[in-house]
Amino acid sequence: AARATLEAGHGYDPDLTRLQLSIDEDGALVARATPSPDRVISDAQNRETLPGVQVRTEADPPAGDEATDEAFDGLGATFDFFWDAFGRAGIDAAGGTLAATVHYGVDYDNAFWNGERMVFGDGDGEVFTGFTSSLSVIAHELAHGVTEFSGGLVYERQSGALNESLSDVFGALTEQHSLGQTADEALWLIGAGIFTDAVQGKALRSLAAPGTAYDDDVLGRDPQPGHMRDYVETEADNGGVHINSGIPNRAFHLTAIALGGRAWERAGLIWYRTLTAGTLSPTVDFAGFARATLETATAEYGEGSEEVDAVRAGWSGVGVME
Ligand code: ASN
Ligand code: ZN
Repeated sequence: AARATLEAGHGYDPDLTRLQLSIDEDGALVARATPSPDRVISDAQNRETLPGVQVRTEADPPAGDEATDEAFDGLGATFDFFWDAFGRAGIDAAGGTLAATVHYGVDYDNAFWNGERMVFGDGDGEVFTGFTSSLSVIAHELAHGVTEFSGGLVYERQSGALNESLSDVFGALTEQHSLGQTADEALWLIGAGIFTDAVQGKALRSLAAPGTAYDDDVLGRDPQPGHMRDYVETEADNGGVHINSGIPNRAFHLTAIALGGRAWERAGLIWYRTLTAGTLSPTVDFAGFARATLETATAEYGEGSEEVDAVRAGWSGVGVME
């Protein structure tokens, strides 16, 4: 079997390395070493005890259980996205284990990152279907791990809303990457298909149009603002981390649409480099994060570049910058 040697410095297990062969424009054979994920899926068997019973690793064939196999495939697609887009090998950037638990609780209507693993409920079947059915949800949870590994953003108020927003941004980008979509082709939704047919709604959140993802008798209306003038002051939800995230989400969408093409290549790279530069304060607010993205764009693309203009226009479009 072929074994690829990776550039020094990546630090992941060579046994988990794939050699990808492709033909370039000139018809030449190109070999590329690509790391593989190390996924471990466990089953909580409808209890709320973690990690649960291990049901699938890289060595195993599909489990035949829908949630298990969806989680396994979704983590694989998310791993491939972070590698292709940013050269990052997984949550710890060193190819470490991606741990997930499925069938958490009974009719559990959520998914979360607990600091160590991603955890997915089955949904109650009335409002929500299973949380592994959406790649953007799986990637959202994995991205919480990336954020934590990058120094973290305190999970309350504006830094918490930025933490949430970064998970939505990378969640949406993972889905776009797996579908080969450009910014203008994409729907920019988180959790499309996660509601049952009984719910009036298309997804959990919309990055393009925060506040429009659902409007339902039981769930109410999507509470997300898309501009600072509508910022929600609340003690609920850690100071509205899943609500006010609509503002930075829309700033990213505006930036990505202005640049066009594949959103992860420029807009996504700027947001990713800003998160992982190691210079963000864990309590950074929207304005501080916005300035940091502008600095990243300037460092990457130069003063007066199209990218710098697009980033500034994105943040000013949501009232965070002049
Ligand atoms: N689905 C939510 C999230 O990942 C769960 C939570 O708020 N803990 O943000
Ligand atoms: Zn989240």
